[in-house]
Amino acid sequence: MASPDKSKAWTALEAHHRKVAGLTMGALFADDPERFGRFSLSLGDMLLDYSKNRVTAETMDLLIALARAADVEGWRARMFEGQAINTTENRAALHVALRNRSDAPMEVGGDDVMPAVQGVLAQMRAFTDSVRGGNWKGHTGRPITHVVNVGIGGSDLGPAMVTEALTPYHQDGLEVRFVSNVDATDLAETLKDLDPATTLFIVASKTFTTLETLTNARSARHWLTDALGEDAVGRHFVALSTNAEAVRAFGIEPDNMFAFWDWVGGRASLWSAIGLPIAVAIGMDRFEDLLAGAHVMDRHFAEAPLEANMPVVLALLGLWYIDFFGARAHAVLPYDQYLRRLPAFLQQLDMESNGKGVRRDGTPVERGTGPVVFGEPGTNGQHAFYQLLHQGPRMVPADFIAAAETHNPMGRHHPILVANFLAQTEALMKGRTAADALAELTARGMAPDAARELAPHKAFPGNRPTNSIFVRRFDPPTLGMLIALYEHKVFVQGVLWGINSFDQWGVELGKELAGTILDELEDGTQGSGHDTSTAGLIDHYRRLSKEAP
Ligand code: G6Q
Repeated sequence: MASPDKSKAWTALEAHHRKVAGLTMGALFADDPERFGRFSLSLGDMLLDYSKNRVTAETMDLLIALARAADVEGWRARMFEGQAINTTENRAALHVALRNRSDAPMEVGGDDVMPAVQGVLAQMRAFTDSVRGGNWKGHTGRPITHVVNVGIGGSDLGPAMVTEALTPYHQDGLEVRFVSNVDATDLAETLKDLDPATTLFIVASKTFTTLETLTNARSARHWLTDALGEDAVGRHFVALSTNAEAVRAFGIEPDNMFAFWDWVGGRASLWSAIGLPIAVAIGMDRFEDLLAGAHVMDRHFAEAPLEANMPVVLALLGLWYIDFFGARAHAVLPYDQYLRRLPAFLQQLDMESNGKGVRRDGTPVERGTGPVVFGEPGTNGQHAFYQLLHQGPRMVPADFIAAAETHNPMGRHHPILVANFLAQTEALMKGRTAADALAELTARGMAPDAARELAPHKAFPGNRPTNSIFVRRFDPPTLGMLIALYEHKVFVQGVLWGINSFDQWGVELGKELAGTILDELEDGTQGSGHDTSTAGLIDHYRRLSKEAP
């Protein structure tokens, strides 16, 4: 396949970019009263308004032509068909099967995976009903009050983000916590007010070889057995994994293991057994509502024409700014406190999937790929980094996300929150010229010289693109839709850039490197081959840690 940036569609976009780069969104809105309707899409109650982007109808046509030239439709079909689209690991990426709520079979390598998927869902239902109903008794016969998920990366971020996002649906008297960092502080702080007799651990690891997770799981096991003895492990530990042998070797019985499969990528695994902590927190019916919402987005992605396809449109807009305007970052700004961890989750989804410099065929990419993703919930971000969004010299495209209904109605809080969302997107689009700033300062009575000096600092370039995603309320199905929207957006961008979004060799490298140095730190030997910086830091650590009390 030819490099996407060598295609005719790309060349046409380059020429078009030269033509439209100077257009302002303000003028585009003024020229077209139908712009909002023309550049927005909806699915159920979810509205995606992308009219505040630096695009014309022609831009969108050309971007859609690029998607066609890159064979987005073909890759989409191959994904849903369970083909091994993760070529460097020779695996399918069939997370859509985990939330397939239709009766249609879904196959990997000619085998329908749906019976196995349904089987694990049934096992999850029996377990969560039992824990939530107080029938799963700990070793001393008491019901479980706290569940601690031990995992990292894809085995932590998704479940942790969703569990927090759905806090209003939690069961009273049953708390779910997450430990991920190998820094013992994480485990120590999580366990310090817990009673081993009423605590259940979920060890979540696809491979069951991840050093951080196994280190935390072993320490959690000690914490438990020190208090209750070895026999307690069976009632206080369950595992989520693809590696039954390693789970058994850890001391967890096969009955207490929830399986998933190699065609489930870590960062898309919250829909699988890895979602067990979510299901414990909100109940299995609501977990299935989450799956159902994702399935609605999957059908939309599979069936809607490219120009009316939310993930495709978001993907194309992202590429437009990265490759044609030189944007390097992308902000995700949920105006919802419960979605606090959404930016961290999307950071992994996007940066681990598309933070790649080599195309599927092994040749280097010549353009930008995945952006640096960051964000904070509104309005906190406004009082921190929005300065750069408004006045930094580089454009940072942003997604604003909000719900019309709050889970916590209280005075004027919600309208104030939403007003901030709308005001920010409008201000980013409109900006303010130095002349307007000067007029305003003068009107306020400032001396002309002082006003002239201050005016450039109070000017805003504007023309900064934003997408607005508005929903009715963040309930399980809506959250499922939102996450699936971003999963497919990231996949489409990978296709457009010609990269494999489903491997993560950069993460694997970290797993290898730490092991070697750990031996040196612990046994005091000095490995050869270190640069002087690394060797010097190893020495410094050893000296200071010897002096530690
Ligand atoms: C996700 C990545 C990575 C992975 C973790 C944990 O897509 O592969 O974040 O999820 O490294 O791996 P295990 O689940 O195997 O412990």
